Amino acid sequence: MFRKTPLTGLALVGLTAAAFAHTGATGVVKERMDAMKTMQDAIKTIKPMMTGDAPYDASTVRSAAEKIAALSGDDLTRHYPEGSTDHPTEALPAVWTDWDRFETLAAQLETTALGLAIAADNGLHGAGHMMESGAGMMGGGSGMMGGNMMGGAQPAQMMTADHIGQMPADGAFAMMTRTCSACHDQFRKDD
Ligand code: HEC
Ligand SMILES: [Cu+2]
Repeated sequence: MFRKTPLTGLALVGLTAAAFAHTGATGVVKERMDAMKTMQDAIKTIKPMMTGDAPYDASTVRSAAEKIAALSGDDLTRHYPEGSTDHPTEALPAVWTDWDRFETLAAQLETTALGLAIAADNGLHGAGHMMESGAGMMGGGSGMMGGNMMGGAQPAQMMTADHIGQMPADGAFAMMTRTCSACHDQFRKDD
């Protein structure tokens, strides 16, 4: 929306500092920053729907979730080759010293995003879908409970996209965005 506005010097002052802090990024660092920004834009599109501030639209939620899923998992991790620490990256060295954890969180983002794409049709928690999804998740000895055998797994890690897909969309959305934060807490420099 800014793009259509002719930018004068004064108008530029109003844009976020972050947009400029990262000019000069090149190669794989620029690519991964752009991918992260695309995911952030997808989140901004659907967040108001999750909080009831915008009318809920399942197909918009689904396509945003699919966009995030496509940029997570292997597509995310391949943008972090060892030694890709060129300025102005905000990736911490921990990415490479704790690669397993980084990969796990990238995979978890893919699982939760795919789950949200399925959950999109369920609508919001308040819309009365909680009982069905609750029963789907708790009932029976199979499914989610089977995840216990993996031992030590966190809830989102032992849930498949299909299980997350039984949640209300806002629950799946929260699970997905918590994965963004979990990775940033550990692997991205604070601004
Ligand atoms: C597996 C870890 C991981 C996950 C999951 C993750 N991020 Fe990131 N994110 C990073 C790292 C590392 C950086 C810093 C990259 C750099 O500066 O080279 C980053 C940077 C960013 C940035 C700043 C981009 C820039 O221009 O510098 C945004 C915005 C962002 N992430 C949004 C998100 C959103 C939204 C999600 C969830 C949908 C998400 N991230 C999930 C690791 C992750
Ligand atoms: Cu950047």
